Amino acid sequence: MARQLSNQEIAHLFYQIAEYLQMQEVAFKPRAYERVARAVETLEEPLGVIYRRGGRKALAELPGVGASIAEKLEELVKTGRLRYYETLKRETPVDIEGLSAIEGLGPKTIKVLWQKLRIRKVEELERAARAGKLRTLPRLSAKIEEKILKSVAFQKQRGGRFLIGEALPLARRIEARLKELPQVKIAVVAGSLRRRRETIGDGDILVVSENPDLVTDFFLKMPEVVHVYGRGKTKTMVRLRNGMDFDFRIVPQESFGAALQYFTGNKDHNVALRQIAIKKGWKLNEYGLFRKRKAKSKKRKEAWTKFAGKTESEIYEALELAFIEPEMREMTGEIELARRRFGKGVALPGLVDYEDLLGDLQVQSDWTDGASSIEQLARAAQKAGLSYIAITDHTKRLAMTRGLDEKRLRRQIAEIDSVNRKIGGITILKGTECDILKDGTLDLPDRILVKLDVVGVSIHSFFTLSRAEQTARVVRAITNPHVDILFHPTGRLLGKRAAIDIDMAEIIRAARRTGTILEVNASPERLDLHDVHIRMAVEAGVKIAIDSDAHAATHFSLLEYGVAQARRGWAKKSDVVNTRPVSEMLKLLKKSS
Ligand code: DGT
Ligand code: CA
Ligand code: CA
Ligand code: ZN
Repeated sequence: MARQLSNQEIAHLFYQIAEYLQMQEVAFKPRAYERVARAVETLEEPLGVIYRRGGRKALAELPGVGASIAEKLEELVKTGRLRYYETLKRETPVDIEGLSAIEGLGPKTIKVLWQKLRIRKVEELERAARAGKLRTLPRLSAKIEEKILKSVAFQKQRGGRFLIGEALPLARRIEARLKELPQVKIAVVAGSLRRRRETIGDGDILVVSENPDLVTDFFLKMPEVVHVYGRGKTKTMVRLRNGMDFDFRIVPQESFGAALQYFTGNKDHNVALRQIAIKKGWKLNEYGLFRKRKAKSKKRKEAWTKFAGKTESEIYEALELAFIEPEMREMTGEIELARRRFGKGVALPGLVDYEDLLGDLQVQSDWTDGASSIEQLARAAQKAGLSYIAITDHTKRLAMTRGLDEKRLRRQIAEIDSVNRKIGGITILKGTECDILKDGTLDLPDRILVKLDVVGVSIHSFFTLSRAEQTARVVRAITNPHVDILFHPTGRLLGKRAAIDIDMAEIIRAARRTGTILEVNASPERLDLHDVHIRMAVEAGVKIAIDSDAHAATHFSLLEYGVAQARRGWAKKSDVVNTRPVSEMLKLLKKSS
């Protein structure tokens, strides 16, 4: 039987096809493949399951999928291969994913690099750029050569970490599979995954089982495992097919809490806990919390007894600390706050919860570069438990997305009215992701902005302005009385593009002064605002909005990463505007106040 590809792998393949087609300068088709890739990567079920249940027809019902793509998906699910892709790959055998992850390198340039210099992969690109061989080629210049070297260096410094959007679903699949084994009592994700860091070095999974050998065998036989670094009685380390390493530990039931605490980290947080234990004359490790026992016989002086370790909370409790949520365990002041028993200090904030969001204020439809219609988005959002969404398509300056001008936006407003009449149970708000121009003015005139419920603004150009210019530009934009939210405030793309140089303290002051909301964009490659900035904003009393930035009806599941990021920034439910019902949320926007 063919190996079952994961949704992630199928999406990767489709992204590559889109790049190949762009290389060949085919019109429209690349976008179609990209849209499908976007939709597939966030499906809740494996494509294979959907296919087995509903056949090719079920595939054709996915967002953006037409007859010809449904056929290709079917081939992939049935055979684990796609001849169409293999042909494209044969014609231009380059590492298209690796190369196109370099900022400044588009498919057409990659084609030139292949044709003129036979460059297949990033290392060859770097060598050629170092030797100054790129600048003379068509589509390239000394400036682009320099930009390429910068981006290569940026990627190296990232050091092979994985986005949480890829790592967490993978870890959860493994966790779920382990839980199905009757021999497994507990299987749980630990490490940076449990703390929901933006990027993950390696995965850590803890298992409680009475039959460690059998569970280890099962783990090693998983289809994703491509290399085994070591197998021990309690610890096994492997590499998976996507290049990610996983540590897998089997721990005794009675030490589970101590092990979970220890392997969740982070390291500095653990060291601090251990020091608290030592001060009390105790010992804390991954097996439990121990205190010295009065030696009964003179021979056995050093006798330790365990008095906590079955659960995590009993460890925090014994150390006279309030329970600290994993997302806060980064040694940035959480321990001081948790010393509740001493009655000093403030209590830990009650963090916004994963169930708290009622709406989503940044959603792109097929009017621009999204894969789904407004109606599909609304129905999917409703299914995801939301009671309102704002449609916020791009504006005209982003020509490649077919950004809306005033005229098309007016038509979209009418369309939203009609969809709202058609479907109940969810409110579709009218919005925009209006481009901030170089000087801080906006891509649409005020007379159309006043017609909208939610005005978001964001930067998609001139990323390299000086700090002073960039800050003034954004301050000017959010000072516009119609602007409600600053979308993805720093513009970074994780592992690909650095944040713009901006004075965030100044932006936060301006947001507070003007009543502007700052976005926590949940898209795993953005996660923007960053956690430190969320904390600054929240402390300053600035409200945040957690948005999916959905580009397909399947993307509302991404909101989870935004909530995680907000929790890492210590945000409470009351700090997040879209935890409120729509009428209350609207009152927090500028024009109603
Ligand atoms: P990563 O994998 O780089 O994204 O980050 P983590 O936090 O998952 O780090 P990892 O996988 O090296 O270790 C998992 C946890 O194990 C870590 O968060 C804390 C704990 N740990 C690892 N090494 C040490 C250590 O030397 N001392 C203490 N106290 N804890 C450690
Ligand atoms: Ca780890
Ligand atoms: Ca590890
Ligand atoms: Zn977009």
